[in-house]
Amino acid sequence: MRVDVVTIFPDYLAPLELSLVGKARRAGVLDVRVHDLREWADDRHRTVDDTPYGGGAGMVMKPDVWGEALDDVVASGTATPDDGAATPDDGVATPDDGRRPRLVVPTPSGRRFDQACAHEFAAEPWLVFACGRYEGIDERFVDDAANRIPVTEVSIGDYVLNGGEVAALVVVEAVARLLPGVVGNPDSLVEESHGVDGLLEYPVYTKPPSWRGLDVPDVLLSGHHGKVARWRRDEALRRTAQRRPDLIDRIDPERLDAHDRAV
Ligand code: 6GU
Repeated sequence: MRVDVVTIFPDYLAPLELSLVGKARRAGVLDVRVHDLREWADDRHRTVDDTPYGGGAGMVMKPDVWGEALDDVVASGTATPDDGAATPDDGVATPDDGRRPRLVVPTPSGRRFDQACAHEFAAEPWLVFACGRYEGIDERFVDDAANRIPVTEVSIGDYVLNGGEVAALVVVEAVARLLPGVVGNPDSLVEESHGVDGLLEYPVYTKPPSWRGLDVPDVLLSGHHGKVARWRRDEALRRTAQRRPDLIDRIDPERLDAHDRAV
């Protein structure tokens, strides 16, 4: 998968070098390119924002600068090896050549980003993130982009961040770990919170069996796989009902057995 991030703070995306996402990049599963939006500004001061029409506080990011940036990023992956156009960057054809990306715009007014959305994004060959700052990007940028490519505006939760960069980090990490070969053991993608059952994860324990007067639940030491599985499901259900009743309402009734309903 290819990921482009356009931002006025490229350094904010430095964590993409680290950990699992960094490993995916080095393994060649993920091709991440971070761009400084100001490279597309056309004045001496490299201006990317202006005052809002209609008045009000703050500044709005200019559609022309964003439009040029997106055009160039899209074009960098659209060249094919034999069409006579310059091949992007290193001149090496990449799997996304000839394809068009999905534009992802992080914004508190977007669709809520969740695990289902992460799976949808993970099925795309190429994502371009447009990270806005200030009061947002002129609406015409997204309207214009949507005439050519699919666009999703996403919010990572009901709170306000200063810009889309941290949200882009969140989305890239959630998506990258779903790519084949990134997470070592694919089983760990199934049993975790927001996995197939839509439940929060059960509590986990390791050695020692007793610590500061707190004991590991006996059933986990019993070696009885059936009882362990039942206990874990009960704990997941209890925890979800307590902390996230909204998730309980969304469980498919077909997936609940009589014992579940008693919990
Ligand atoms: Cl995606 N962007 C900003 N600026 N704030 C947010 C957000 C995104 N999601 C929640 N708050």
